[in-house]
Formats: sequence, structure tokens, C-alpha cells
Amino acid sequence: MYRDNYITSLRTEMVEMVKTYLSPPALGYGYSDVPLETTIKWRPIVLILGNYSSGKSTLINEFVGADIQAIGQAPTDDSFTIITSDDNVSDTDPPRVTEERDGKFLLNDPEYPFEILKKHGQRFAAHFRLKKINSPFLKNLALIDTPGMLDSLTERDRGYDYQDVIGDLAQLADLVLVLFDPHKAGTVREAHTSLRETISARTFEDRVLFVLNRIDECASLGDLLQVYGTLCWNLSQITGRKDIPAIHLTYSLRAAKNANTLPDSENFLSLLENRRKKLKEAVLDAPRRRLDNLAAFIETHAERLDLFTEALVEYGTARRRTWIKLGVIGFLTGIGCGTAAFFAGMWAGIFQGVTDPLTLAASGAAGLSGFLAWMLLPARFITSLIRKKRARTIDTLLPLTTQTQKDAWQAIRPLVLAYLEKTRGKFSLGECREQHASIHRVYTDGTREVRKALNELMGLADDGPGVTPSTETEVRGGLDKDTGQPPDILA
Ligand SMILES: Nc1nc2c(ncn2[C@@H]2O[C@H](COP(=O)(O)OP(=O)(O)O)[C@@H](O)[C@H]2O)c(=O)[nH]1
Ligand SMILES: [Mg+2]
Repeated sequence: MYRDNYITSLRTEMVEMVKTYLSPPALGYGYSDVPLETTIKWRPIVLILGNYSSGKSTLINEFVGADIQAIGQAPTDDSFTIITSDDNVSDTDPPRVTEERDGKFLLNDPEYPFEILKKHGQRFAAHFRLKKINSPFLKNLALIDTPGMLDSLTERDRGYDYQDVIGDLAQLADLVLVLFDPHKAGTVREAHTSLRETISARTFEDRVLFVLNRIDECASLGDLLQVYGTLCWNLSQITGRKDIPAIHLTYSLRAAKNANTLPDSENFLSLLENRRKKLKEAVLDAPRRRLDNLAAFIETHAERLDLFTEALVEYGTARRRTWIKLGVIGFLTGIGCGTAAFFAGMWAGIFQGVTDPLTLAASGAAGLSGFLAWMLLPARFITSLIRKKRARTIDTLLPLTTQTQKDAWQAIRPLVLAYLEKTRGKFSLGECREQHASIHRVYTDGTREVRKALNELMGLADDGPGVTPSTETEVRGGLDKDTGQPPDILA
């Protein structure tokens, strides 16, 4: 409980940090079309993928402790189902579906993070739903059951882009389980392509778990090894790596009993650990994974926005400098024009002397006209040339020393150009400086505090402070002495 509360309040604070400091500039500078917190504000999510009848729904029913999802050998269920808890119904009652909602509701309710899926259209909306279950298993998380992958020919009849949907869901998910069964251990390419495209290589290993399910259906250990070998080969072909990702071997005891695939205790299965429990633990660990993902989210976006605003500050400062120079030239031009008018007037005998009001007015007017003419015509022309040149040499605006900086710059470069194009380089430099300073603080101090809080979490046992601490502060595992809350990372 203690640890759960810590995780929940830390999550809230991190989302708040994004909302307060990163979202406003992200929206203002066209870095993002929706508030950044849209995809992270909801509860931790576990996405369950796999071929049809690889046992996804069976696994989910086991986790939540009730038969809430239809199961069957044929492609039974062709919907994406969000399965989460109903906080209004006691979770001591036997688990059951307490509320169902359709896709239209889910895609439009701002409480949920699924607005980004609207683009997949009506056909997708008709295959998207929410089920609330009063299961304690779902207290801090949501599962997503998916329709199985079919062959690519039938894929086209779906009416929406299955791979794109999977990609978007994977982006929202804190953990992705990819299930295979012995009959179809070879058909993994589609799922893997969408995952590779959306989950960064850096976090892929942490986020995706491969599961070979229904292993009770292998006739012998030899049969299993054959299947395992095929799957490993396919995965390594697709990942392009020589090392093979860990594959969890498992089966549903209940389904196996029903199918009568457990003939005797001599069966090879008795030699293997059924990884059901490990999978369950991994799924229940999703809230902690969410914190890691949030930390990475904050780091990535803070770094990019930091660079974005720094580039704008540099650009704005250079622009201001140019205008000051042009202003000085304009001023001198004005003086030149005024002086010329004075001498011309004197020479022509129109002016009576330096103190003559006509002399003053006419020379002043000539000076002012000279200044304005310069500023409105040549100076404008020059700045538009300079603006074009700066757009071409935008990469030299900032000294990018590290590879992560270079990557971050590549990600935002088109957005910076689009913003400069849209504003024609005219934006408030002062405001931009302020934004940059506050984002920079999040990027440096904020992310450090987040990492510190996460380290403290590692020292916390399930029901209270972990490790035997020696002082009062250590006892609280870094929590506030009075409130028992995590340190305020926004402070
Ligand atoms: N023998 C055996 N059958 C299983 C296992 N898991 C699921 N099944 C059966 O496989 C069929 C498809 O399961 P289902 O959960 O609907 O697969 P889904 O399409 O991936 O959701 C059902 O008839 C299940 O009873 C298992 O571990 N062993
Ligand atoms: Mg299913």
C-alpha cells in the first residue's frame, strides 16, 4: 500500500510537471498539437498482442479472475478492448463487468488518453470499447485486449490500419506482451514492425515481453524445442540482432485441462517452470514501469523544448542585433539627408539661418524621411535576405556537441523552421527567454529530482520503508516526515 501510494503520488506530480512547464510552450511553439500530458495522464497500460487464438483473452481472464472476454479457437473477438477497474464498485465482490462503453465515447472523453486514435475513423471506433471490472488486479492499471493478427490479405478488409493502431497503442503502453502459440510461431513480422517503429530502440527491451503460450499443446519436449527454435530464428531475423530476446514459456492450466493436453505427471511440462506467475508480476509492475517511462518522457521532451527555445532565443537575439545595426545605419542616413537638405536650402537661399523655423522643420523632415525610407525599403529587403539565409543555415544556430543533442535537434528542426516561417521571425524575445529558462530548469533540476525520487522508490518495500535505515529521514525513504508524501519535485 505504502509503495503503491508513493508511486501514485509521484506519477501525479510528474504529470503535473509536464502540464505546468512543458505543455504551454509545446502548444505555443507548435511543438505539439495536443497538450503533452494527453497520452500520459491516465493510468498505466499493458497492451496484449498476438496472433488470433494465441490465448490473449484466456490470459486476461486468468489475471482478472473472471471470464469477461470471449475465448475460442476461431478469430472470436475482433475488437480492441480497454479493460480497467471500476473504482465505484467494491472489489471484494466477485469480479464482473460493471460498465461497458463504446468507442465513440472512449475516443471523445478527455478523461481518457485515446483521442489520438480518432484519426483511425468510424470503422475503428466500431471496434473499440471499454469494460470496467471490479477486480483488485486492475486497481492501478488497464489492460488492452486486441484482435489477433490475421494474414495480410484479410487484414485489408478490416477498414482501418491495424498496424497503425497497434503502433499508437504501443506508444501509450508501459508494457507490451506479444503472445505466440506453437501453431503459428512464424507469423510475427507485422506486429514487430509496428512495435519497432513506435518504441524507441533504447527502451524496447524493457517494454516488450515475448511469450510462447499454449506450450502444453506440444506433443513432446522435442516438439517444443522445434517450435522454440523457429520462433527464436524468426525474432532474430526481424530484430536484426544475434542475441535472442528472452521468451517466456507458458500455458493456461485450466485451458490445458479442458483440452486434455496434460496426460500424466511424466509429461515434459513438469520439467519447465510455467511462467504464468512471472507474467502476472510483470503486469502488476506496470505502475512502476510507468514512472520510468514518464521520467524518459519528461527527459526527452524537456531536452527537445530546451533546444527549441534556445534556438529561438539565439535567432531572436541575432535578429534584434541586425535591426539595431540597420537602425544605426538608418539614423546616420537620416542625419545625412537632414544635413544635405540644410546645405541645399542655404545654398538656394530658401533658409534664413540655423535658427529659422523653416530650416529646422524642413531639415528635420528630410532627415526623418531619409530614416523612414531606409528602414521601410532597403532595410526590409536586407532583413528578408538575412532571414532566408538564416533558414538555410539553421543548423549552425546552436553548437551541438553530443549525439543526443544532435538527435534531439533533428527531431525538432522542421518544427523550428515551421515556427519561424509562420511568425516570419517576429516573436517576443523576452517571453521566449523566460520560457527557455523555465524549461531549462525542468530539464536539469526537474529530471534530476525525478531520478532521485525513483531511486528512493527502489529502496521501498511493498508495505513500508525498505532497507534498515538509521536516521529519521532515511526511515521515511525520502518521504515528507509529516505528510508521508514523496518530495515535491516541482518545488
Ligand atoms: N491447450 C491450451 N489451450 C489454450 C491455452 N490458452 C488458450 N487456449 C485455448 O485457445 C483458444 C483461443 O484462446 P483465446 O484466449 O480466445 O485466444 P485469443 O484469440 O488470443 O484471445 C481457446 O479455445 C482457449 O481455450 C493454453 O495455454 N493451452
Ligand atoms: Mg481474444
